[in-house]
Amino acid sequence: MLFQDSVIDRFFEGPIWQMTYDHAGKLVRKDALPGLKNAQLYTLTLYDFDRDGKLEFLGLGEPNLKHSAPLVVWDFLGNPLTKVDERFGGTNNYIRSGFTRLDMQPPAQLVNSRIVAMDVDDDGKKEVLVVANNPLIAGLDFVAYYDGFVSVFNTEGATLVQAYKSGKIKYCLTDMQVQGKTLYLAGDEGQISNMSEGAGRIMWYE
Ligand SMILES: [Ca+2]
Ligand SMILES: [Ca+2]
Repeated sequence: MLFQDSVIDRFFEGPIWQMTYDHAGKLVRKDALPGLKNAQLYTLTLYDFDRDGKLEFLGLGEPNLKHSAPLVVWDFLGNPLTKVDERFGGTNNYIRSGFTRLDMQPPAQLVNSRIVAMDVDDDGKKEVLVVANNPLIAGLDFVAYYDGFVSVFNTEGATLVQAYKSGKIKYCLTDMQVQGKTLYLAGDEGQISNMSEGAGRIMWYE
């Protein structure tokens, strides 16, 4: 389990901690993970992507102005190992708060979809799945996502190479989870009128 501090107006600040249970069964911080610079906490997943027996962290890195971000792999000490420098993530699932410049909206605190590992093609080896959403509107301080797709990566050596890409899915994809051979995708409709109403769908693929 991982933990990261939040302060007033800022989510996900400072070091990321490994959590554990103490002898009284209380959840406590264990060790701060070194590194993992600019990692988006909520996207992180542990997976031995290069099959060397050691787990790595896979997650989205620092978002750009339009909220999308690269896919980054860190080792367990937080050192970046490889990076896919494309535009992943981007989400309508965010809260605006924090330091606000004149005439601007507060910055978006993003909760992007997590990364998952799943054997999509049934060859016995897992692939890495990443969500990418397409913006409908992208202004300087406003982005709304309208549809998205799932990108599937294979490991080649110590790098990730795109193997497949899903078709366009007409929702902003906000999260995904794997249960056995089923991939569950959560999405919301990127219409401005319902952005604050929490309208959403859950879809699944087998
Ligand atoms: Ca590994
Ligand atoms: Ca596979």
